[in-house]
Amino acid sequence: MGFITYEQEGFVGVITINRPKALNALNSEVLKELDATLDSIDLDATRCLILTGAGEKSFVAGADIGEMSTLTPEEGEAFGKIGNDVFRKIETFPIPVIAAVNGFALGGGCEISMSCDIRICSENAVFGQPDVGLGITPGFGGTQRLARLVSPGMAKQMIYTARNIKADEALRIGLVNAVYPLEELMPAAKKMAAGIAKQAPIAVRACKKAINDGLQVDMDQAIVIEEKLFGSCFKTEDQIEGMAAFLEKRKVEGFKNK
Ligand code: CO8
Repeated sequence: MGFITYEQEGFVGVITINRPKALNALNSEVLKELDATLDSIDLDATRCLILTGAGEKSFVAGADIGEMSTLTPEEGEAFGKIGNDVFRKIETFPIPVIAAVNGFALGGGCEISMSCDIRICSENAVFGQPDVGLGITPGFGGTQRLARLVSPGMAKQMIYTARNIKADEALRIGLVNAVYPLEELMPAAKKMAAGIAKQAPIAVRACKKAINDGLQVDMDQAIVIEEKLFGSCFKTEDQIEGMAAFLEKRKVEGFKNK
């Protein structure tokens, strides 16, 4: 892997997009490696992922403009699909993914962060969808996920005007959950990931699926999705241990993902 590094720290996996000379811009090779990295993750040994960018300046400065500049409409659509397939893999990945946004998150960078479950960022982070200034629409899910994450009006303003926003504004509009000084970003992401990893993994995965799937349907169907996933937790070893620990007034003896 030339552009992606993966480190396993206990139950937490850290994926770093590592192409600092181009501010971690996403070309086909980066997307291919990211896809292969996700496929290689051991879901028995990993309970939460952190996605970040190498260096102190940029998370991901977008899709690679050089690579896109000569595409035909058909090739553009195909490139969009490559990104969309990988981002959808992140969005539907069985375990939670935290985006630790350490600088520029523009175009495809903002879009990949939005495919993660949770976004936190550093004070120097800049979010935006500059796509229309390049003569294209957002192409890795930006028109869809930004409008769902913040208000449709704010998403439209950001996308139509191509105006970048700083970390404090991203916090105000709900695009990120928290802002940290740069040096505190990864420790905060790891602390959050550890907090997730110590919960019952089957239940956490069921929560992700219930929230994601439920948001796509009406409330009558959504509540049934929850009922089924709720039911699926019973008689797991972790449910039995979690409830026994409460009733016996003791701490859980480590969830087993069983
Ligand atoms: N693509 C390719 N190279 C890039 C990109 C990018 N998105 N961003 C930065 N780089 C490269 C620069 O070309 C430069 O390379 P070099 O040193 O060889 O000249 C290097 O990174 C450093 O960049 P700068 O010198 O520009 O650094 P600055 O600090 O002056 O500026 C910025 C930083 C503001 C982030 C600036 O680099 C910038 O504006 N970058 C482009 C941001 C952008 O417009 N991103 C959106 C791209 S479009 C997109 O993502 C669409 C996604 C959907 C695609 C769907 C496909 C069909």
